[in-house]
Amino acid sequence: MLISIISIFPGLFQSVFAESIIKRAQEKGLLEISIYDLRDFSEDKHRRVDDYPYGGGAGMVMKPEPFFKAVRAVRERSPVKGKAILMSPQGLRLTQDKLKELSKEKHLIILCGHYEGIDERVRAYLADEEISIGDYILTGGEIPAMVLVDALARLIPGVLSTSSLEEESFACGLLEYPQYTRPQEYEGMCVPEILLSGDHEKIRQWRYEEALKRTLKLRPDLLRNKGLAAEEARKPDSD
Ligand code: 9D3
Repeated sequence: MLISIISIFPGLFQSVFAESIIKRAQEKGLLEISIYDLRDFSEDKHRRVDDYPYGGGAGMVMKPEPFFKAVRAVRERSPVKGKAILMSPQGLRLTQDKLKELSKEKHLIILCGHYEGIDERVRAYLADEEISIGDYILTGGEIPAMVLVDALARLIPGVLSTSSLEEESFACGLLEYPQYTRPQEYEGMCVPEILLSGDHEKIRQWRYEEALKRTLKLRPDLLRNKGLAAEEARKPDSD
């Protein structure tokens, strides 16, 4: 997968993409990330990418031309037409389902905004999708872009080991079961006996029940939206 990122702070991405799983995905040739400086596509000599809002009001608005020129340049350089994704607080909330869908794309072009906002024509005529990472206000789209890339990278086939993917399908939308490592007792706090029993079927069952209990307590919304559809249907008088 090719991911092109367009931002006025290209330097922000260097350390995040140079470590750990994203680094390995790139080294294995499974993921290629290119960062572009939006200012390189500015049309004026001061490399300005924002201007005063039509109709007046406080603050600045990001100009359309640098975004259009940048996306055009990125697409000319790529054999496949990239899907342009605008990171924006107004976008649809990013979910694991959306990530699965996006992970099938060959080329994504991520646009990061800033300031008070972006000229509406970028949203209307350039972006194929608009994505938010949640209902809180950040200073820009760079951290959301990193979130998107990080979450996508681990879905690319070959990036994660098959065992971690198996674990995930076992969990099927539940929170994680409790995990322990040595020592068996630490300052009076003990590892549950069952994990020391060697009975793998019992352990598997225990983990599933713990994950279910924890999800019911902390995130009952996950049970309603996901795996328990069948369970709900089974009840004679649901809702
Ligand atoms: C003036 C109204 N603001 C919208 C609520 C404007 C605005 C605030 C913050 C415009 C951009 C930003 C910067 N944030 C992002 O670009 C952003 C974001 C976010 O703030 N929260 C969650 N997801 C995202 S994706 C991009």
